[in-house]
Amino acid sequence: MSSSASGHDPRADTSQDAGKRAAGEAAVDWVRDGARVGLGTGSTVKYFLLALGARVKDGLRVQGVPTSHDTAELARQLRIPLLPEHELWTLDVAVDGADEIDPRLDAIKGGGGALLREKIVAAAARTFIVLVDHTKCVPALGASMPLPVEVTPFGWPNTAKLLRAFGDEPALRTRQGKVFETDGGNYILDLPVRAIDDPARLEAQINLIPGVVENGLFVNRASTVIIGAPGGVQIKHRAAP
Ligand code: A5P
Repeated sequence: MSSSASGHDPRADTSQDAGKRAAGEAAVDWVRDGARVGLGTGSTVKYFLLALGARVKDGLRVQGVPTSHDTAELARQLRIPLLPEHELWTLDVAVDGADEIDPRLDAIKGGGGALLREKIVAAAARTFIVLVDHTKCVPALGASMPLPVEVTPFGWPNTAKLLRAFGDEPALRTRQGKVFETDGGNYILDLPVRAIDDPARLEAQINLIPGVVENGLFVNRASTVIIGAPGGVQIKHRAAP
């Protein structure tokens, strides 16, 4: 049986999984010895973490900042050293997934509910690399999924009412029949927005609503996007402003 260094059997991949794995494994080349690294969340980044863990086992020295409890747990299992949460970090690179990516390399994130920590970590990094499989590339953000908005539990229906100015009825995210809570103890409202014509404006406007903690638009943040497909990866860099 052929398998990768991570013990993963590539023959078990769907086409989407193969794309995620290709992107995740390619991203590890952006991590230099001694780097401080933001560690994203999700099924695509998992492949990056597995590849990074293999390099750490081989002697690469890194320190990571995880964007979720799940990622912290996997990083610990892989013996990737982590920086304390309550420290000022300057990160060389942050690597994360996305739910949608548009031709300008702007993204919607938060399908997994980790968007707040993800945005804090991305903002702390000199280079922010987004990993997606080929199915995540869209002509316009918001057309194929609602925008995740993290809100405080207190008064959330009022926050939802104010969000209606920007889309259809927001849905309170649930998981296994219970209200989904983020790692920070907040709720997620999934706001149907349709195709967004000005993502930068919408990102800023939504964050002005009382009760909104953060939203899943990541505009002008990714410097590089690695798009994985079964046949390999395509790498896109943000054009200079
Ligand atoms: C987590 O909240 C998200 O932002 C993820 O990065 C995003 O949902 C992509 O996840 P997958 O790689 O699992 O598709």
